[in-house]
Amino acid sequence: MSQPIATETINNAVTAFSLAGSPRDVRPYGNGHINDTYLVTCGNAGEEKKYILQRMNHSIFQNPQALMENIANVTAFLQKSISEKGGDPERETLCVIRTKNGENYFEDSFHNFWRVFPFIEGTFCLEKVENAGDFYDCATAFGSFQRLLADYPAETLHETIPLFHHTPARFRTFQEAVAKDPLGRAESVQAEIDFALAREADTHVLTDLLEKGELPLRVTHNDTKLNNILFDAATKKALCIIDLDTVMPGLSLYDFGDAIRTGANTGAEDETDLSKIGLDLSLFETFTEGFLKGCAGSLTPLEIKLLPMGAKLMTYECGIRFLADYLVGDIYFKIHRETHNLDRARTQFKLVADMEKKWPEMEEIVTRLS
Ligand code: ADP
Ligand code: GN1
Ligand code: MG
Repeated sequence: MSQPIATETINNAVTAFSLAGSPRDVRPYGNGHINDTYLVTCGNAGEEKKYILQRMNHSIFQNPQALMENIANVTAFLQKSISEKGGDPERETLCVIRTKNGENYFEDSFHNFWRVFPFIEGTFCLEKVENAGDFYDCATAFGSFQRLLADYPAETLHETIPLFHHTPARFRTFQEAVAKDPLGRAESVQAEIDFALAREADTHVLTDLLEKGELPLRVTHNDTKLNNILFDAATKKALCIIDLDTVMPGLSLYDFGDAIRTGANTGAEDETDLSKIGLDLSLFETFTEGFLKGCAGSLTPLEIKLLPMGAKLMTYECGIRFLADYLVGDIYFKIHRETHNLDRARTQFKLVADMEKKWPEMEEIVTRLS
């Protein structure tokens, strides 16, 4: 678990950035698992301006400079494309606020790395799908995000976390965690470990096809959780894709799969009552339809055929990441209770098992919609 940051350190970071008005309130914000996020309010009531300040997790993102270069370039590209399409570049994409020295991040004397985005006003995030319409919107938003970036020069992007969705590499890390078992937790979670080990053959299905050139490498978001979309409070429509730390070359199936994992689950990622966990086939259908629309004909027949596999593998991969983190002592994902990562792993495996049961229906939906 990350240590709380001293107020003085946070305030010092705020003052490094070129903001409109003096900061008068800074408070923790949001439910992300990775970065430390704060809402900063500047100026006087009535004419206040808000910002999102984040301390980047640089044990996870080891090269914050490269990471911020990606985000600054990608958001500049998106702003231009959104303007050309007649959209609102100030609300439909993030934009990087510079420091007083003109840098796109600030490094303090404790080796913390900070960045600031404008707070997009009048928006909300969903932790859970509340209705099918919202999820359809998420799907078109993630699909068109991928399409908007289709012309982005992928070779200029830094790989912010090497092998991020390389499921065989994630599997090896998981096996190492089981072998090391530094806290002696493995024995009590043998059933979960066995579940994961039994599916080793699935782990390399997508990477094999990528290596053979049968699946195209695209610029993808790679972290398409539901709460990485801001919705417009006035229109209730998906407005802006956030959390761009992992925008890198990847597979379209990663973005599809991760969104199904979070949005088409009948329960929460950390639900302890596993009877509440399962795949909502109707939401799976809704998202598939919206994603295909957002991608606007850019997916190949093989990508479309493999959408169910994308959903299953992203869920499985997240499960082994949570379980590995539980075994090694919860060093990666923020936790709020001792068994939090184990609870998360269990929901993911329950969801995988349910997808396996509903496989024919998932395939039928994809065939029907394609
Ligand atoms: P993490 O990587 O830790 O998930 P995020 O970048 O997703 O961090 O931010 C955490 C939360 O902060 C989001 O889920 C969202 O609620 C909120 N948030 C982030 N950026 C903005 C923004 N520019 N405007 C409004 N809310 C934001
Ligand atoms: C993390 O940053 P956040 O909370 O949106 C993680 C994802 C996981 C997710 C599980 C950089 O996402 O890969 O799927 O938690 N992000 C990173 O909830 O590791
Ligand atoms: Mg996030």
